[in-house]
Amino acid sequence: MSFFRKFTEGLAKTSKNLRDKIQEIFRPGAVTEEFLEDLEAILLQADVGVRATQEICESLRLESKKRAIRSEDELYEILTAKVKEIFDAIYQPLKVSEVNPTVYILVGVNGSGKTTTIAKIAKLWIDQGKKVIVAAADTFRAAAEDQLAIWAERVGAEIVSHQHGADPGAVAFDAARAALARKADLLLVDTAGRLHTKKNLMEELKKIVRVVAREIPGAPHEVLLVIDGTTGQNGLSQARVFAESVDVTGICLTKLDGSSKGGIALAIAKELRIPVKFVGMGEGVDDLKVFDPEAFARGLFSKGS
Ligand SMILES: Nc1nc2c(ncn2[C@@H]2O[C@H](COP(=O)(O)OP(=O)(O)OP(=O)(O)O)[C@@H](O)[C@H]2O)c(=O)[nH]1
Ligand SMILES: [Mg+2]
Repeated sequence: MSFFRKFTEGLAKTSKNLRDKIQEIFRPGAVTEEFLEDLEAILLQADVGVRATQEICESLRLESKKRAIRSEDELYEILTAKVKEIFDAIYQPLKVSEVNPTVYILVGVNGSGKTTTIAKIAKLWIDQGKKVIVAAADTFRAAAEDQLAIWAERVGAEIVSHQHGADPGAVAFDAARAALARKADLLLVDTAGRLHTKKNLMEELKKIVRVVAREIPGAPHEVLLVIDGTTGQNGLSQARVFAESVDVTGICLTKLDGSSKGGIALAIAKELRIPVKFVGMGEGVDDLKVFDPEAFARGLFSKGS
């Protein structure tokens, strides 16, 4: 499947939602104030957020003064270009260390998709012939190690784990040592889901980051906050609190396939100013893509397949 096609499919619910509504209000040649107001409401409903919505509508207003927008396709072209521009403004490619191992720590609230996303990232690397170790630093939830072990076996990653209830910092320590000793290309650290409001759990997270940083120079190369794309504005407030405790370098936006509100990626870009690095668009192990501004922008307004 082509790269763009995956985004088109993964964002199908959102693009259908947007296109169905826009079709109802669009009249060729007439980007009126009324149209812009309606468009604003449509974008806000798709979780695009106030700032990005205003920026998109303003640029459309300016563009329509320069030329008539004769068809819906022309309108989508303009919207796609603007959305891409918003993503481009804060885009940062995924950080990969020149010296092995590269280390990513995944954090986020319960059920956001951390463990599954770890398996998917591992698969992306392993498919390129790389060696991946996963660390089961979620020692909090009873079946967490087992769940990660099953995924690790399925995708061909090695796993470092301790017993249930062990110190997650100690798991991170062992995993960092193992990654160095076994010359892994990538170390992925799974962490327990936590309410972002629980102070002690946030301290635990800081410790995991510290341990990894001490053992491996330059690590962690990414601290990825996993946000369930269906949780809307709540996802944004989670992100703010996490970012106060740890230096979140990127977002993994999951479950976009189940959401008609994929516009949340724009709210994240505009309001959090943290780049999205991965997007999850399905439960399968291949349903994760490295974020791409153009592919995402096109997917948001594409006709579907
Ligand atoms: N449809 C869909 N489901 C997803 C996606 N990513 C994760 N899920 C599902 O979300 C559920 C929770 O995923 P986990 O990976 O266990 O989430 P977690 O953050 O590790 O959860 P805790 O360890 O309990 O905090 C699972 O049923 C996954 O299959 C996605 O991109 N699309
Ligand atoms: Mg988990």
